[in-house]
Amino acid sequence: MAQTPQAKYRKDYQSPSHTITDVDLTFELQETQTTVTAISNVTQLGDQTSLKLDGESLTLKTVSVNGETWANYTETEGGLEIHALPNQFELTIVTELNPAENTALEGLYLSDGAFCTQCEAEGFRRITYFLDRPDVLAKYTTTVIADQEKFPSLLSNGNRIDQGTLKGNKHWVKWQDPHPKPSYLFALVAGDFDILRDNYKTKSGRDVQLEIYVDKGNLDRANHAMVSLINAMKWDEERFDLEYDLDIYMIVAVDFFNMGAMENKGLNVFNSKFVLANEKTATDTDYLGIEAVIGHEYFHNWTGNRVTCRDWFQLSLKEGLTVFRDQEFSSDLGSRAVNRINNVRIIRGPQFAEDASPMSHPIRPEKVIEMNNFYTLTVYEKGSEVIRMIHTLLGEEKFQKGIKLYFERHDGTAATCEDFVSAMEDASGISLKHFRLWYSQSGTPTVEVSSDFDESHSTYTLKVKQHTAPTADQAEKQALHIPFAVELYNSDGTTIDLVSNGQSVSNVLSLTESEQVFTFEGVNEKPVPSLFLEFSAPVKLEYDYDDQELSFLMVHANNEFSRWDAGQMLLAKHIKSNIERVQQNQECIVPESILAAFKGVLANKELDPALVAEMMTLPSFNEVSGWYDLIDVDAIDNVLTVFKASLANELKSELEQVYQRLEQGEYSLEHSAIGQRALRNCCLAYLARTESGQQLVEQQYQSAHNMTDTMAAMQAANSAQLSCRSGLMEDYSQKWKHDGLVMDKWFQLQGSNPDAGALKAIKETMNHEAFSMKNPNRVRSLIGAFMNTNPVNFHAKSGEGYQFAGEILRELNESNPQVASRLLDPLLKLKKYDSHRQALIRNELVTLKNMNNLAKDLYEKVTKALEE
Ligand code: B3K
Ligand code: ZN
Repeated sequence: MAQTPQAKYRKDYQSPSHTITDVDLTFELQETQTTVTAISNVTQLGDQTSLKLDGESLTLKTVSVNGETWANYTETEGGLEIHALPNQFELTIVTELNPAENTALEGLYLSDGAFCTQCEAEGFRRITYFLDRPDVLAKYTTTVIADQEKFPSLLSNGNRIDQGTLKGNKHWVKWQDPHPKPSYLFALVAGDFDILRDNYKTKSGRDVQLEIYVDKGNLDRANHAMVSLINAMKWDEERFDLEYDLDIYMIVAVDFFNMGAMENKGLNVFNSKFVLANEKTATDTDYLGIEAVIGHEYFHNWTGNRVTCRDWFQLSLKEGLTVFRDQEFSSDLGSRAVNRINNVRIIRGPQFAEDASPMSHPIRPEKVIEMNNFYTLTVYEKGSEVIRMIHTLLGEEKFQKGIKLYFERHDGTAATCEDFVSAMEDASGISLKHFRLWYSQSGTPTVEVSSDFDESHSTYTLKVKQHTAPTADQAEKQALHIPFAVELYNSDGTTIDLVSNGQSVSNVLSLTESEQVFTFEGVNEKPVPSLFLEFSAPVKLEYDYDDQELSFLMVHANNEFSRWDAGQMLLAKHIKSNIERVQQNQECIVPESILAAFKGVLANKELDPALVAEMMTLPSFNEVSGWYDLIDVDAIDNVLTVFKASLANELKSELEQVYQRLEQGEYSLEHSAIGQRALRNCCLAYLARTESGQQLVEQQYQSAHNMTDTMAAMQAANSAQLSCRSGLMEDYSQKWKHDGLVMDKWFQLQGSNPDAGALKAIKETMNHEAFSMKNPNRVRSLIGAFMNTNPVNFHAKSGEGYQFAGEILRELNESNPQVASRLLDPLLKLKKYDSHRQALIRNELVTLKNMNNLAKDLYEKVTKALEE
């Protein structure tokens, strides 16, 4: 590596030396040589007369100040330093870029021939030299010039204010964004698209044009995105009293994109995965994902764009809050319980794992080398849990008052997490003094609960201890303020009102100390407690339930989430004990209590099928891994496989009945229809492991008239390793080989193929005509699936899985470090494997570390993993 990358610390924040109030940008677009002219109005804020601008991979052409050529500047490693400047001036900088060579997909690049940009977090500095930091807010005017035939659509932020043609078949469009914004929200797109148009009238009467730009020929896949956008606009008005603030809202779908989507002001750029869908090409999960991401980016218009972040350490200010908002949107539109279950699965699985890894960090990180490495599950998902806890502590009404005050105070500015918490506190009158620790403390708390029923005094006591284990980034931990929502059940299924010291108390208890005791009066029989209702805090619960209590809660808990959670605890208990058995060379046995409980769930026609599907779904390999300090790959895999097969064979007739009963005609996106398909396909996944499985799976594949059912059949064949698998895979590939996005589902199945020879097949798959190492979606589908969802092959003792990952990472280090860095994550957890595997992984990490052009994205993670 040329120079050791330097870390930045949150505590070192300094306000900018200058600010830029207005920017006028002109882009002369050409694939290999684009010229950018940036004219900025700059004002000095302190006493520094030198201006340090950020810049990367740029060719500088000219610098002028107030119209005069300015020679007094130095080009530095990370930018440009201009000296001896007046207090206030107009700065003109001309740079040149090569979008065609930009495979990192940051800054201005080409996606399938269309120009597009990605500037968050620090990509604008690859477009021009600038104060590329979120606390410099400017008004942008952007002129885009390009060939008229190749690029009929020329887009940027704000409103289209002028346009014209030029000689040489060129045309131009001028855009003006009236809202001051940080550079990371800048966007430009130029291409030849089909456009889906609609409009929306806001509640105060503003007419908004809605436009979705998709690749030619994809118009029939854009409807759901449009419906989702309109739903999001309406929902934000109703639930948060927030309206859209421009006359046009554009979404562009591109195939080459590093993440899901980007909330650029008025011009969202989306990974086509989160826009394009019709019933033939997309599954129900895809549809729901589109709704969530369209909502998420739209909601950023207020939480992120109108109020942005002072510095990148505050990222959770916009991301945690916006994830909370998109989760609420999906829950209000669909099933709250199913949404909550899926969000909790992410926290308990990959987020807990991240918090236990060398990359552990608080939701507001303290130290960063490469900002792109901190768009994490911790900042996003745990960040959202922190907002949700505030919501739980305040209640909806006070929470909304807090939101209102937050916008009154900070609209149009760059704020901090502290600003948000203060607004919540001031508006509600509820102290969050202790609660703030969630922003600075990393790691997952464990809450250990024990109970005692005193019959003679009719009291019931919960003793609670909380403890957070040290993490890689932080040795000392303190007790947190944890909202602990509980319910106590009588044997007839009714709940007991909580009374303490003669007073009725809220069912949300506040844990604030490392040990606390709560005693409730008037309890006449030993109750069954339901703890951390709706997962009221992102913690690990330890309570010694017996099977009967859990089976009771699965049936009697008021809340659907609690029922599911009880089922998960019952499974966890027996998965753990069987892992121990297997480790002692004993047989894995699924106990009667589980079979009976799940039989009951399947037979219960009162339950929402979507919930039954969730209840029937075992924790994933990765979630189970998270329960252990040392992961026994084979034992976990073995136990999960036996559980699936035993449930399938023991519940065969119930599964078949449900499968037959839920057969559907027309495809509909009604939530009830989605739930029925989910349950039916869950049954299919089990039935695939029975004698009649093969026939059923083939039949479903042949008769399926939507992608959800097609994929369910293929998934079932893949994970149960049916002999029909290869035939189905071949058929699908023949049908879809021209369409990368649809092929991603196929690549995922190749990547997660549990067959012992899978790695060889995966390597061959890389030659498939639809595969490209340059496309992040393809890489994540095939190689990401291999590294994250194919434990037995990836962790093969031979080390070939790790070697393959190493080769891929070395290649991506050069072409696309952001994608490489994401892909690297499973290797960071080397400490969780036996010494043999650890040594093999370490080898790959050391090879990476020794590369002389290692990107800082990878450098940051690899060094942390090797230091630990
Ligand atoms: N804000 C973007 C993510 C940018 C990631 C930069 N590496 C999308 C989102 O969270 O809405
Ligand atoms: Zn976001």
